[in-house]
Amino acid sequence: RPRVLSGIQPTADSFHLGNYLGAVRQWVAMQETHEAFYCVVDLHAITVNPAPEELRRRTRIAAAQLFAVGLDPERCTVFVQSHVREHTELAWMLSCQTGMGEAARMTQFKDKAAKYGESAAGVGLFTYPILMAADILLYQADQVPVGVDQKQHLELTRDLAQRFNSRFGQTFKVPNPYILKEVEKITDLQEPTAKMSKSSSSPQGILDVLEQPGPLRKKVMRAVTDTGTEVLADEENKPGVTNLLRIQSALSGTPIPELEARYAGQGYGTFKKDVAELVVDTFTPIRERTEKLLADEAELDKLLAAGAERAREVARETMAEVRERMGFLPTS
Ligand code: AQP
Repeated sequence: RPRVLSGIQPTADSFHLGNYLGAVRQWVAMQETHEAFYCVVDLHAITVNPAPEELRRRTRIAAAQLFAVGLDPERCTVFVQSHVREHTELAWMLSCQTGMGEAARMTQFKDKAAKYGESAAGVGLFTYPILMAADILLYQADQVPVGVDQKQHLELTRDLAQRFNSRFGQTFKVPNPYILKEVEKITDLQEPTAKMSKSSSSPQGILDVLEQPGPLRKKVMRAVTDTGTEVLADEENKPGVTNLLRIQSALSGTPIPELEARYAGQGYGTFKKDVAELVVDTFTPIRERTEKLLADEAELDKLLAAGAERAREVARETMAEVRERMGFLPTS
């Protein structure tokens, strides 16, 4: 079975629809076809300096949500990144293989640095993609299901794997991104050309998986569309409508042209109502399962400990080879 690895940051009190459609939903499908490793990347989350209580709470929420969407500990390995020390160890080794200019080209860093101010942005934010490369390469992943915002980081990961292999001998699989075109970038409901994002979207622009039906419906109904009335996919002129069509199509499995035909001549009202109901119907069972899982922290922590145990086995094997190849002396 090919291997798959992906991660999600515990940087909010819930995943949003973009995380769900762009990434996590594919994770669920891939646990059936791949040997799958999925992690809550808490070490990535500290690049924005959360309070300790917040990090603890969000890490558990993220993990509970992963189980709640359907990841099954019998079929895949779900773990917390910081529980497997090899991630930071390999990140250091890879950072010594990365050029400053190469790292400085990463657009996500540039965007975030612009947001926080160049001097306030920490070194961790700068080296974030190298830690991400370590996450992936440790598990010898063949595929990495992500949204399009992570494509550049995946390219860096591939470059680092190839560079390491040619310098020290074949060690790492060179991974491929797995990006589903139709859902690669779910956009902000209020700013339909910008990505829906945990940290940059306004509360009105984002649909959180753990949100109650009332606010979810309200936000979809108030989503920015345009002054026209036609429900048509047109990225350029109707980005808001196009985003909602993509969401409806992904959640219902109905192709966009069929949806366009269904709403012909009806205006936006019925269309938005249907999208809202689909979102509520998808999120409600996930929220209920997440709440149940969070009610028993000891059991949740036990599931994560078992996941870390399995992940560690693979990570240790890769690290032993990396150390050997780079010339580190063996430990006793
Ligand atoms: N809007 C999106 N559309 C499609 N996919 C998306 N992803 C994120 N936003 C969208 C994908 O979700 C996975 C997990 O994301 P992450 O936790 O690593 O954070 P991110 O990519 O940085 O997303 P956010 O929501 O903007 O988080 P913050 O604000 O914390 O940085 C990834 O596979 C991502 O591609």
